[in-house]
Amino acid sequence: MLPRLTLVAALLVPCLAAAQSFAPAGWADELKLNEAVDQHPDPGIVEIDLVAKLADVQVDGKTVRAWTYNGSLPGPLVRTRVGDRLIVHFTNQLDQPTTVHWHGVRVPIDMDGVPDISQPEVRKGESFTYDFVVHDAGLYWYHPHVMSAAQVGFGLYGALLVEDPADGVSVDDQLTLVLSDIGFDARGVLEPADSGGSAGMVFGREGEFVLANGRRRPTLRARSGAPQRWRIVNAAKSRFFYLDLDGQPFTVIGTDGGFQETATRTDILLVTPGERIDVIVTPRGTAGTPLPLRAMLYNRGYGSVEYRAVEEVALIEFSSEPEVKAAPIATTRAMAAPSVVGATPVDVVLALPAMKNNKSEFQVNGVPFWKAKPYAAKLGEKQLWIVKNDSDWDHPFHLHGFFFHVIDERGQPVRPLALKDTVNVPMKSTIRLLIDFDERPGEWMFHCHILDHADGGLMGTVQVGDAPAKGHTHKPPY
Ligand SMILES: [Cu+2]
Repeated sequence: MLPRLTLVAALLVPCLAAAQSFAPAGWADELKLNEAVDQHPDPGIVEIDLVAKLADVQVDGKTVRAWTYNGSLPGPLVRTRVGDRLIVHFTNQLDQPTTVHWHGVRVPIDMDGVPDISQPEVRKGESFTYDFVVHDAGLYWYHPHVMSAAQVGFGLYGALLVEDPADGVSVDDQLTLVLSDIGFDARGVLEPADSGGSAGMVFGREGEFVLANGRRRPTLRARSGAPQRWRIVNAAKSRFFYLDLDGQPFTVIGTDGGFQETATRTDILLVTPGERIDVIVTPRGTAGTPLPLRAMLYNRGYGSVEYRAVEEVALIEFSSEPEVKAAPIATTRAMAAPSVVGATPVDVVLALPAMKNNKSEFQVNGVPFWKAKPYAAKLGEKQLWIVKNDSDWDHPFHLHGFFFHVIDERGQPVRPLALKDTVNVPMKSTIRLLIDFDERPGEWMFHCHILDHADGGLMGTVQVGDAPAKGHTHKPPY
């Protein structure tokens, strides 16, 4: 049994009216995700099959042989309710070994999907059953942890939604948005995962085609003024999504680990790789004048804005019905202010030393992953990680298995409070994270979620509890 989160007293105060659907019929048909089929009769158990295999998918009018879960891009949406047991019968039909990592979910270590550390690789033709309880409402996602940049970049990712039917958000028009990108040539052949060599690794390779639920520039229909709830995951291997709705505001109600302390409004929304955002949007406009959802340029380091263009992610078309006058939506979550008193400080320095032998490698505290020793934490220990990014590229920092609070960035307190498992550490800056290592022993990964950076050395592990760390056999990719 998983200990309850000690950082928060979860108490939700809904301030909402009854739910009502306003969206025109078929409003989200172009953004429909395949859904995993629950084969278990018990309402508290979701049991599904998941198969990794090559499949032909249509992207931008072209047939692309992608790497998929169950033949679709993205993989199927796995729908659960908080407290459910999820059983996943996974089979690998790829020519390469793989695993499934459940990003953000507080699983036991043997369900974490990291080869050599939490389970053996699942080789071609083999199967593995994942079986765990989803304790925390929120949007999560799943992807491989073997050659992650390649396998995720080729299409292996999907969303895991953990719904709380009593969350009090009375917006009927809800959408799960899996944002990603993919690269392929004129024949529909996937761009090689090692294109550009060591420099490509440092830049973080982005696919040319931006996708929303596997589609390029899909259309969404809306009635002006009616609220929609979008639960967004950035499943791209490197691309940051900096979302703009022609200046119309987003109301952010939650992030990685469910609701944040209070709702916030923003005109532009940054979602870095691995992160999730739960937002209310109230698009306003008139029939015949579509409203674009754009990915703006975001400077995450050299090569990320030069010679690059703003992308249209989706288009919102309005019905001709009169504008809805809906009350603004706000949520709150009571969270005890995190205290750093008694927390063990841990320095984590991210760096990119000058090239050696024409090769670059990222380092954490002076070593790339293949030379790293695990950090250590006692069961139940509170640690304050001081993550200093000495490099000229941003790094979305992800810790497996545990949520953390971001205490401050460049010395400025970060509010509202939120449970995070992935947070961007901007270039040349420091953030401090407070982590409560609960009673789940094991060797847990942390890494940059620009997956090229992770494969290029920016990974490490923390051994929680006394069991000896198993070590790993990760090799430099070049
Ligand atoms: Cu990085």
